[in-house]
Amino acid sequence: MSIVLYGAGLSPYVRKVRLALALKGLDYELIPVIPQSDDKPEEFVKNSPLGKIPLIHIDDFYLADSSAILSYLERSRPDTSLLSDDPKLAAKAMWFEAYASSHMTSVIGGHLFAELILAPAFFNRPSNQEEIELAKTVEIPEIFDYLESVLCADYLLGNTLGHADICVGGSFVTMGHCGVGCDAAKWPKTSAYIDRLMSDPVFSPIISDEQQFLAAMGAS
Ligand SMILES: N[C@@H](CCC(=O)N[C@@H](CS)C(=O)NCC(=O)O)C(=O)O
Repeated sequence: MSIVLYGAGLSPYVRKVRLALALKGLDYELIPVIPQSDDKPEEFVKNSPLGKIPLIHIDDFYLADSSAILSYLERSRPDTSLLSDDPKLAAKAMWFEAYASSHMTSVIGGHLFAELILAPAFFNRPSNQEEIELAKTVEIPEIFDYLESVLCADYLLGNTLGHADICVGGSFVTMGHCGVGCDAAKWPKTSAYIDRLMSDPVFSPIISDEQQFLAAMGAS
């Protein structure tokens, strides 16, 4: 199976696909694509209908959208399943994916990371301090409150790292790039969960790659 992934590592959607590929033990080539750039590979422009990242090319098949890509990987590689056979647990994994890609990405990717790191380093404008403060003092603590109320094992849906964890954990990678942590005294289960994910051998090399990129851009 030849796999090429188009996208930028810092995108939470691209990160989700990289984590799924790594958990499934699938090698791939990452072709850097910044959606806003004028210099995108022709095959990306042709095959990503909305011009968004990620786009994946597997053998003769192009597919856009991280959720569609994870669904394809899951069905084509059921030997390394990231979803439970139990319909309720599989549906809950879909809920955590929706929660991460809508709410967590908006708070941690939009209000925190975009303002703290992207605005000065890439958008050439000052950070919006109000949004950063809102994320740090209200919105992220609310996310911790929610996760603390649902965590009852090592991972979100049991004792195996799966689909839900790569979706939710991806946002915590972004949070780590911003130097924001989770207070173990207030949220012991969530803090231990985040530490467990960030030190996981599937997460660690992806985090290091991203840290090196941010450092090279003078944005860390
Ligand atoms: N639903 C899509 C969202 C992908 C997405 O919004 N990617 C952003 C980068 S984080 C993008 O390509 N934005 C460029 C644009 O909206 O034109 C997915 O899950 O893959």
